[in-house]
Amino acid sequence: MACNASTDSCVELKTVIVGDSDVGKTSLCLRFCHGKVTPVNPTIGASFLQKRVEMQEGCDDGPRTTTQVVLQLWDTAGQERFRSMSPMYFRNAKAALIVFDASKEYSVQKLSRWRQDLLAYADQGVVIALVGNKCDVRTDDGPSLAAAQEFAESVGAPFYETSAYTGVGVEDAFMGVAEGALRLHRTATAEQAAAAQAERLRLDAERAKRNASCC
Ligand SMILES: Nc1nc2c(ncn2[C@@H]2O[C@H](COP(=O)(O)OP(=O)(O)OP(=O)(O)O)[C@@H](O)[C@H]2O)c(=O)[nH]1
Ligand SMILES: [Mg+2]
Repeated sequence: MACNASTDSCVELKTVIVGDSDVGKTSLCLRFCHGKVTPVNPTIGASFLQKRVEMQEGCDDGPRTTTQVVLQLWDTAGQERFRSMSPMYFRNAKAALIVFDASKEYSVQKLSRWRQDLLAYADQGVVIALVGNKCDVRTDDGPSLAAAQEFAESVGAPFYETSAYTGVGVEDAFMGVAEGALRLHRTATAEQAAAAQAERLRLDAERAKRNASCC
């Protein structure tokens, strides 16, 4: 399912799904990729899934193009004993979902710790979203999501409520980070092209100067 080398409008985006054990990371990936959830065991290390999606690029009043995006999903293990393996899976990730269980008491400090690890080891400028999963079993007297939402807002991360069981919010969360990451990918590519062009012009000017002074 990797991008075809002859198609220049295909982009691969590495996306990592992180968070404590049992919050539903694997179930979210299964819902997004296969449209259904099956019983799963705790993840060992990480598992890998891919999904090809189409995204529209361009501005509303200008021409729009369709880009094929291959989302390479690394569903990591939440158990503490696998934590030391995180840097290996985070490397070069362009997008990330930090998942927590919205039906139980959660710790903003832990969410912040996942974010710090992503900032340390993922791609510079990784697009991170916060995901409160299991909203199907949230009750009115359950924990408030205000603290998680405030944290997300304070660090400029989008916040999604999801249920891997019902599918609510799942597409929005994965496609939301993918869209953000694609935009950054385009900006970085344009900046690289501009830098390369500036370097070519500088070398041309130097060559012209040398030629002029040697005759
Ligand atoms: N009610 C409800 N249960 C869920 C949901 N998503 C996952 N679960 C259940 O929560 C448990 C843990 O789900 P997993 O997907 O294995 O969680 P995980 O985050 O991948 O766990 P690790 O692999 O150990 O890190 C399983 O019993 C799932 O069926 C959800 O949206 N709603
Ligand atoms: Mg898992």
